[in-house]
Amino acid sequence: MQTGSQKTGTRKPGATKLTKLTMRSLWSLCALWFKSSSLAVALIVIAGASTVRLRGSDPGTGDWPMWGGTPDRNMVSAMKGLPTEWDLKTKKNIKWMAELGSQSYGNPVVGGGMVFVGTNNERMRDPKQGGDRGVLMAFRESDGEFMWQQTHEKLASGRANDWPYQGVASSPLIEGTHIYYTSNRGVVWCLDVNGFRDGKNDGPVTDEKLTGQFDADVIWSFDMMEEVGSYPHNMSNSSPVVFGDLIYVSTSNGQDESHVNIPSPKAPAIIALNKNTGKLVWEDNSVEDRILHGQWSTPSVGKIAGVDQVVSAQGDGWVRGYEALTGKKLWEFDTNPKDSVWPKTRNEVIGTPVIYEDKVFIANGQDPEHGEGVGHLYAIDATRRGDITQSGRVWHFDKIRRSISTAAIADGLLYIPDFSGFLHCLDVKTGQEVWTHDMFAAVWGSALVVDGKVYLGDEDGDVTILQAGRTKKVIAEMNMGSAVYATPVPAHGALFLNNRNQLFALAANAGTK
Ligand SMILES: [Ca+2]
Ligand SMILES: [Ca+2]
Repeated sequence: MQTGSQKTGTRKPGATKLTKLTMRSLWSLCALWFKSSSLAVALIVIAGASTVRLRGSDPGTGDWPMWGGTPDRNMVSAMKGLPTEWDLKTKKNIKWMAELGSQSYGNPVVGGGMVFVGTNNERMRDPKQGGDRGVLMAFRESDGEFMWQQTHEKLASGRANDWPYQGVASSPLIEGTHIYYTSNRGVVWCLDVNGFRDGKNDGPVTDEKLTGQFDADVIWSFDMMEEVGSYPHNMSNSSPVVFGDLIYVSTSNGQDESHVNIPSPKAPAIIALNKNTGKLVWEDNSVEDRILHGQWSTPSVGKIAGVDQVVSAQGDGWVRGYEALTGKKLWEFDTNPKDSVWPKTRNEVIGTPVIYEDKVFIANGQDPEHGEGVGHLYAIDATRRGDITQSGRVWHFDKIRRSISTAAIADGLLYIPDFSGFLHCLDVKTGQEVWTHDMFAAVWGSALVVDGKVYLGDEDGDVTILQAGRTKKVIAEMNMGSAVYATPVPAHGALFLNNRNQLFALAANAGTK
């Protein structure tokens, strides 16, 4: 275990070797809870005599079926017994490891006995599908065996829409036997979790060219570039979220490579698709031609003061709330000071909104390629209507740096890292800072709060585990061998985490002692 002071940071603006952004899930990534207070009570009871009442966002099934675990995206789990130490060399607490491509910006999700993660094609598993591609890989949860994959050739338009070697950056959504995600080509896919291994080609799509046991069984697909005219800037990354029969995806519509033109100002920022048919149900383009850069935030869903809302952070730096079923816009909030100037002080939003107790928590920031800078974190009263930039501002925290991370909220505290490498712990009611921890490296992912601990990875490949609560205490730090852009997720007593090129299942009492 190394201490933070021994690490060398990579936090100089523009100094990152990272190719391009992403927002993985990181974008992705986050939390939710508040589905039903009775469930919360049950989870607290299950938590038993613990002195820390951890209200988990996960529904208690043991799966982690989407970015954030639940539609409110609050990255908090009531799970117990996860490992707090592991060692890649001795294999201590390493249940299994699977090889991914060379860059993996998708965050793992777990459901149906499978683990799914987005990556690129540098770990080619089928010579018939060679070259640079985005890849969704499926592994068996119990032992990490590779089950099947879907690959996507890069768009002919190149880096303008589909940056080389970035792969699939969406974190999938698993519901029952279906999995939903966005490919590097801006296509929303619905696949059969079990592929062709169930002996059936499930429809409506049944004309797949590849139908072997390692190939994907397509249910439907929706091409956002063809169907709604989106022009994704550099990459498509949205992680779908579900409400009833609808799934919601942001389009990544943005500028072209000139960083001046918006080729498709009439394309929506967010769309709702019928999850059974893939048909477009509603779309919204409140952003119009005011996109600062791209649109890489991913939407959240929650019941706010009795109204089911989908909340979406968009390319003009505003966050918007919609009636989930109809797409009727309910409110909008500007995350930038009026006197800010893009790209120096005005930011886009890449992190995911977290919905918690009728409020929305969101930080702004910029594409990692833009380096460090000032950021803003807000608590927004989402029961208000109209332009709520003033009326809905519960609190504003301006000591955060640019952030592409998503908040985790538990026991009255909010945890969120920034791209400069600081993990902030705030009082969720007041927005007052409780403590800050310096990771000494850029942070792309988000914090997971589970079993009284906070887990966070960084660009140096370190995963730091801190004690949750008002007193800062570092419990452990482990290095994963390459940059960790993802967020650890819990499922069935194991922790799933990918670095740039490998997927790990970590579990107490696994591997060599
Ligand atoms: Ca099938
Ligand atoms: Ca099929």
